[in-house]
Amino acid sequence: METITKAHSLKGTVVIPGDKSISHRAIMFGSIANGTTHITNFLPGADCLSTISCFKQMGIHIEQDGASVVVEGKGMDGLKEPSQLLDVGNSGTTFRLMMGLLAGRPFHSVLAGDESIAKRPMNRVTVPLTQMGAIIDGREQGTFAPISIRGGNLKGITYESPVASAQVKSGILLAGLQAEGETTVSETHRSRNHTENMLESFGVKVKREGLSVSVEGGQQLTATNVEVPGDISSAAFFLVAGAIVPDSTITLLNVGINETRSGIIDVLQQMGADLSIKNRRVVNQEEVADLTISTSNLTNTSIEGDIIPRLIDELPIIALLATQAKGKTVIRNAEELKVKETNRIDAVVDALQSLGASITGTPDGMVIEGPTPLHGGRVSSLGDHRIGMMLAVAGCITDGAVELELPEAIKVSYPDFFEHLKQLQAGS
Ligand code: SPQ
Repeated sequence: METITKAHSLKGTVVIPGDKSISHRAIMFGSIANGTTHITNFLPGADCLSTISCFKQMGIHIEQDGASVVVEGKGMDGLKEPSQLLDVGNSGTTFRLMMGLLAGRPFHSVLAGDESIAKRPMNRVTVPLTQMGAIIDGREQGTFAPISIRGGNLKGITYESPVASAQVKSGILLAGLQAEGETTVSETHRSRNHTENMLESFGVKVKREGLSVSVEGGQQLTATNVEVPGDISSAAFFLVAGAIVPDSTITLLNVGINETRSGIIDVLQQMGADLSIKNRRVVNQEEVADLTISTSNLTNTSIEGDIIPRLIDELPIIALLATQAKGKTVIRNAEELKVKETNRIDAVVDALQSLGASITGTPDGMVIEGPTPLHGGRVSSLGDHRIGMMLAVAGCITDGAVELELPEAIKVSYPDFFEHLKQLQAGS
């Protein structure tokens, strides 16, 4: 249990740890590339460590020391059949991207994970990979983990994904690299594009046209060095904390602001936050900047449509932000929240209601009235890192302490979260 008490102000500078999505991809692509890949600012969170352990099980030598990783890639054909189940822990990204990769390998493998993973739909990847020729099975016709895969002999497909999901897109593209002919994935709204960006850094030709992405099968990856930018999804918690805690100014260094991820910045600006973006630069095809936020007078907004995939993981903390903004904030088209680590519509609504917020769930989002003073109470992360961090930030503004159960879930994406929060509370 972690107890969080009201902060009189939050001040200081935080170097935001490495991006989780990019860290996963660096391990995966490094493992299937020819040669040695050096990764810096890797996120040593539980999810990315699960990815490392899966590739080690398939015979890849990976040396990890904090945020530095060396991956001895053996080429696409270098992975060996794992003798044990591949355990992804809590990581949906590891699961779905590896499904695509393993669909092309001429061996048998089984992917499994924790209780949350066992509830998340995998058929969104099983269906297209089966169309490509992989033999995939799992509970409820390949919908739920554990999932077994016998890969190989794939044919390229053109697939219109019913969900805007980078995990679906990436899984299909990784299978497509091992298929005969061209594979194209198109989406209804653009999802995060780290796979496309990083495949190009590893020497793969990727064709991007509107909402479609294509790769030609048979391309090899060449090892490269990857510098991982800071994770905007982690920065989001301190951006919101800086905006809602009185008398605060927080600077966040080295934050990835890739346009497919930066919806939180748009929302903060729309709501009137005092936010500045400095020192914009591009590292490994990913845009990075330093962000400074100060306590702000916030007004309501509406969040729907194209912006949703650009801030899907930030919606729990945006809901807290909206409880402190004047007026009614409406979030729509976010039904994907129901199939994350928890049902994040129910988890956010229940937790914030129990702290006194005026918030209701809808089938595809939430409606929040503000500003509302919040009170303390005993709440749980429910094992979901983003719910845990949202509640810890809530504890900075509640009258009375927030007692957070299952705080260890936060280690999935931000192992140093509480240290950074304490530094800001101490004004350093
Ligand atoms: O890896 P996991 O568990 O799916 O992580 C989450 C998160 O909150 O960290 C979602 F629960 O992020 C996903 C994100 O929602 C990471 C991701 C990626 O790296 O490709 C893509 C998004 O999921 P999706 O299903 O929209 O593609």
